[in-house]
Amino acid sequence: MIQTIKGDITRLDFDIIVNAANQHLLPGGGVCGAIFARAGQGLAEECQKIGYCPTGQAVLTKGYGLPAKAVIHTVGPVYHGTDQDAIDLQACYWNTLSLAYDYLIDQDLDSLSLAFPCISTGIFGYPHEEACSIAVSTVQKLMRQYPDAKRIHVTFVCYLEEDYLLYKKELKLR
Ligand code: AR6
Repeated sequence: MIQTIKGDITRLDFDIIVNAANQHLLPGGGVCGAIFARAGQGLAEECQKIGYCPTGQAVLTKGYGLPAKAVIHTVGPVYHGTDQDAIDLQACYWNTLSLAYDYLIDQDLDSLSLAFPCISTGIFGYPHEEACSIAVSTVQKLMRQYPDAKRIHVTFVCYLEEDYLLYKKELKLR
């Protein structure tokens, strides 16, 4: 299942929400700042222990004060307009799903709810339409390649009306 909703990801009572993080896993601004603010000090401490996450990679922490049980922090690319940007953004979605699947197996779950924000489209400057197309196509590709990944129920959470309209259109097209 893949769906889109409009709203604030920090309020979702999901198994896992995804953070659009920075490499040093510090509480920045944007959705990352909001996630750290609601989660509280425990999240900052666990992230400090992990220390670093390269662009395109992902790490998992607990959810602390968030309604979500866990957080996957993935570092999107800063947009430069090169081919590498798309490769890195695809890697964020792919590696996040792979980590979420490991969590599903570890926790012995039948299914798992996972919420993505629109990674890289805020402070990191990725054009919204291109980012949306990469997000949807990467998730769909992985689910085609690994049918068991359909046990992960993916929600794209859009904070902006502009993104919500793009995701609705993109999901209908495919
Ligand atoms: N819920 C869902 N989406 C949100 C929320 C929210 N509460 N708040 C903002 N967004 P950004 P990036 C959307 O800038 O571009 C941070 O400082 C927002 O509308 O949060 O990947 C990090 O620490 C946008 O569509 O992330 C990094 O340093 C999307 O979240 C850097 O910014 C992503 O925007 C990451 O930049």
